[in-house]
Amino acid sequence: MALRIADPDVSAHRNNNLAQTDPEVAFIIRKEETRQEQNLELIASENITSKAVREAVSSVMTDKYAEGYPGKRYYGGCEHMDEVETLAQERVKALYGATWANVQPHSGATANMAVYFTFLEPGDKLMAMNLSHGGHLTHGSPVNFTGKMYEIIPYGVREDDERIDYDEVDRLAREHKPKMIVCGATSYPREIDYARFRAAADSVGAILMCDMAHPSGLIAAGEFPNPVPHCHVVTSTTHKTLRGPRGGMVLSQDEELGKKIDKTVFPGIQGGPLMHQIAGKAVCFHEAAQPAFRAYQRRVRENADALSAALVAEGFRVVSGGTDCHLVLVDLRPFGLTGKVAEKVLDEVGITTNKNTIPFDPEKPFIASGLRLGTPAVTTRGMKQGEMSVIASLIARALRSHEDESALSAIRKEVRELTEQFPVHEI
Ligand code: DSN
Repeated sequence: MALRIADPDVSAHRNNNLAQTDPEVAFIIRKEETRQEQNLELIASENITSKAVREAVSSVMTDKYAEGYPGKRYYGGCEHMDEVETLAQERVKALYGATWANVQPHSGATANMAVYFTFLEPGDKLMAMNLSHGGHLTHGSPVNFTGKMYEIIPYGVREDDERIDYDEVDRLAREHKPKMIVCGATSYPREIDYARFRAAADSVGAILMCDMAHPSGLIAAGEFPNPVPHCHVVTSTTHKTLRGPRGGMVLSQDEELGKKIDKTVFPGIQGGPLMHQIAGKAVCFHEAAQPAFRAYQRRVRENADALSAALVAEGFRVVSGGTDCHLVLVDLRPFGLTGKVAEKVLDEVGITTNKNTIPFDPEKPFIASGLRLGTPAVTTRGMKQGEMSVIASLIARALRSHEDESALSAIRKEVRELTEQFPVHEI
């Protein structure tokens, strides 16, 4: 691989415990630090946590078993676990206007599983967004437990404007009478009309769940509509736009529903909560309540808007004509490339993205006609609209010269020069 990142220097870390105890793992982590420093991270679901969050997740909180909930544990010595979990619950409720929160799910997938297992029986009808139109694996993929356990009723976007077809949502709800409707997506760049979904759910007595994992940081900052007042239950991860540690959570304004979900999370599907991650979530919720976080999320959105406009100027087609959030879905067909090829070429020049299907994609998901790009991580590094134009130009040049090794080397150098101006480890 001609364009590989040079091996990092671990000598700066030789005094830390990890480097002394296990130099092999220390070296791998150092290489990952270097990759993050030198590359442009445009994966829409990734971000860069603060040192405060990372200190919490690497703390002694990882040592403790705390099965149960604050005040009702199955182990002694949980007084500080109770304190930190209660703090996380109170902070996240205040952030989103919820009256109940469960911060124990290990991931977004288990948060969704907890809600499904609470309200659905195998064979029940679950209506959710078509995966190739932006829905998530846990919204009914045939290879996921949801697709195997439930009868999935997929809804999608209109072909002409690539926005959710709410008339179809109403029609499918009336026709199939699902027990649950899921709104929220992983690669849908537009606002979601939660009130319209709630009306469809109410018309057939369905539970409405929103999976807000992608825009949850924007929502906390008031930069994207909040689903909590409209939905029976809302799930999220904590590590995407929200910029916290890897993990999940569930929120509601209905405490009775919440109590049922608590029982599904523990003892239903999880054992001991990851208390170090919960400590990190508490820190993340504190950070998300600060004015600086609101300013950050505004820049995330402005940057996505600028990136989208600059990509269009470079000749790309952007799905739905733009974005309302942190992500841009690019149709590569005008460039005659698949997502699979584009992702690989961009990886070679140090631009990290993921291939993604676009609505009505003629390609299979592993090939895909699109690329999903997001601005959370580059915005955390301090990049602004000017840098988004530079990034769009680097992407376009790399894809146009994807068979020209020397052109790609030159672009790799430019990516390195750009990233050097925005150090990750100053954060
Ligand atoms: N895999 C995540 C994403 O990239 O959107 C969703 O879980």
